Amino acid sequence: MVDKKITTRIDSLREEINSHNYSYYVLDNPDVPDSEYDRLLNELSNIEQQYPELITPDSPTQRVGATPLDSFSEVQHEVLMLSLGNAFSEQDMSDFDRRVREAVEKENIEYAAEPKLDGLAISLLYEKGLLVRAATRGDGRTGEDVTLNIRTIDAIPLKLRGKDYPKLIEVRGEVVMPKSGFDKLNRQQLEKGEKPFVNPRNAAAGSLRQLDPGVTATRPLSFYSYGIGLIEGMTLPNKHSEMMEKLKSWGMRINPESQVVKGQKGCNAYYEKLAEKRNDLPDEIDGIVYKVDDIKFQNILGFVSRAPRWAIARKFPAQEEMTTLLDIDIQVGRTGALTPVARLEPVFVGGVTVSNATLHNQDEIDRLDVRAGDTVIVRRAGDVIPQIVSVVKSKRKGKPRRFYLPNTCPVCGSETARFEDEAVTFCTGGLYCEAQRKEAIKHFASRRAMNVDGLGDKLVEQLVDEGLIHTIADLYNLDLEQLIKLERSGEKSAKNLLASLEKSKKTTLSRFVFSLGIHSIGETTAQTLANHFLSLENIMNADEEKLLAVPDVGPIVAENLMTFFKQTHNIEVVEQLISVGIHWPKIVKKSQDELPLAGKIFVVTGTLESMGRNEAKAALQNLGAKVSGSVSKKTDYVVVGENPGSKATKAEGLGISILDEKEFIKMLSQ
Ligand code: I6G
Repeated sequence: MVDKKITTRIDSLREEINSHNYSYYVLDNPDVPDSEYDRLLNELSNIEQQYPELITPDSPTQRVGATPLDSFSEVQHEVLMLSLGNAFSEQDMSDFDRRVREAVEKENIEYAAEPKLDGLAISLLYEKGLLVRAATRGDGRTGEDVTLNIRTIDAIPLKLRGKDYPKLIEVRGEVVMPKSGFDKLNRQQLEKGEKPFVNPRNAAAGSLRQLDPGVTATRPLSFYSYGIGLIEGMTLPNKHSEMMEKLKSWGMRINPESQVVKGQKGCNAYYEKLAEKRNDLPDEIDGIVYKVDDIKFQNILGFVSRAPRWAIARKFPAQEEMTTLLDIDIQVGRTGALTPVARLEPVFVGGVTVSNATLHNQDEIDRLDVRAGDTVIVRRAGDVIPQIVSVVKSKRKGKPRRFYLPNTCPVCGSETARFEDEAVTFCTGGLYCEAQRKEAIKHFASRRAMNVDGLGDKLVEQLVDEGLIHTIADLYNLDLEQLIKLERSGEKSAKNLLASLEKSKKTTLSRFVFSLGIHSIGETTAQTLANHFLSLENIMNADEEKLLAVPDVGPIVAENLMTFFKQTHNIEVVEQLISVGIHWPKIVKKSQDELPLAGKIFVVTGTLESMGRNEAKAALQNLGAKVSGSVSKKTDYVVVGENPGSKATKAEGLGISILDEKEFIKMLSQ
């Protein structure tokens, strides 16, 4: 005989776990942290392992555990699982409402409205409150028995709550995969090198079709009930909405957006509200279902062919459509990134006509295996830019060639590059590439680069658009007459600009290297390079070995520098800049102790807004300082960024000078 204490503890654990599940799924109001829930489940599982004779099929530990099936058996639906009629417009809705009003001879009908989830219809049979069978809809008459898989879904109770449930009830509803779970599952699929799912509906369907419930258990599935089929041992309430409240009290999850609305006006307002919310909802929905709320009226209306006349699904405009991919073009962005763009046979999707969709990068093209001429599925959800979801391989004609981003930039012909572990392919043309020209010039003239006063972004755009400058070197060939002719440019400001261009010719080697806008060469790296190599020629001619010998220069910086200085047009621009008179003082290698911060010990703590920790470290080392990881009496300065740790407090206690970011930058520039 098992001790009474054990059975009491088992009962109380099961009740407590079920109650937490109810709060979490049905009330949408978790009442304990996950860790506490896991602890209770663990305790129950441990006791059940010691007393296997006390395990019952409705125990919360018994969701997974069945051995894989060979196939699914068939289930006959005693009450047919019907489909719904569709409405695609306000006119269709108005026709539906008129038919209802005429049939029941009443105005201002009350409708139970709820989102139409994009999932799989499921029937759940509860006998004496216990889940005994779960089946797919199938053709409405015959479905498949998916009980073992359905049992793994935490949102579906294995046992109904309370006492007033009928002796037999078939709950119907939709199994869905929430958008967040879908995204996570697809990331995992990609990490495992497996094919991602096309959409949450397919992922949910695929997960329920697993013969091994152990696999289904790993999938983030959820469930909402929307009605009933068979029922015995209870008189139905008068309203559909009251029945839904009953289901909720028995532990069935119902959609929190459900609402009773009045008349066609109420239906339209509900539709507009949900259409606006659609993209922010946790689950994919493809429309709204309206049901006449009064069961007496439902009985009057009855059925037509295989759909109830008392319900309708008002569909949102489709977010996915099929079309032909005519070609793949390449756009070069202002940062030099090459983006493949799908040119499409125009298609109406998500409420607009779409003729382009981004393909992001080479990885995405490889993942989709998309080729010119393919039939593709395009998705446009809300204001998000249209995406290609998948290729309909069965419709591919012949053997179109795979698409690869080119080795040279389609705009300027410079080499393109892509680094290991990075998705973006970019043009190395920088200053020379027309697509990047405006940005390159703005960067060149900026305060921390060549500091050309009076050359604002608008003026740069104007100069390029008017064809007055093609490269940064052309800036130094501008004359007064050209500038005055420009719209909104007075003589005084033109003169000022020419003077500031002249002034900018006197610079430093590090500013000059930074101003060239080479990928990944920030101010500090430019400074490090100048200090290390002492001359522009040395930097331009450095090979990989020499570059990698510089502190703070890694393989990416080295490759970017070499690629940049390998291109003839970049060398030409540099030569032109030197020939118009840009110059800098010769750098004389100073011994370590002649540097301005020689002998000083710094600690950097917290997050700096303008540079990373490594960059700050390199900048200090360039000036001869030592950078330490911990504060001691020997520390001279502590640089404090956002959210500093205990180091700042310790420094204060020791009376060490503290620099905020502004003071630190000032010190570096001095
Ligand atoms: O397929 C359906 C989805 C949602 C439904 C449904 C529903 O209610 C929210 N309701 C009924 C009555 C039927 N199909 C037949």
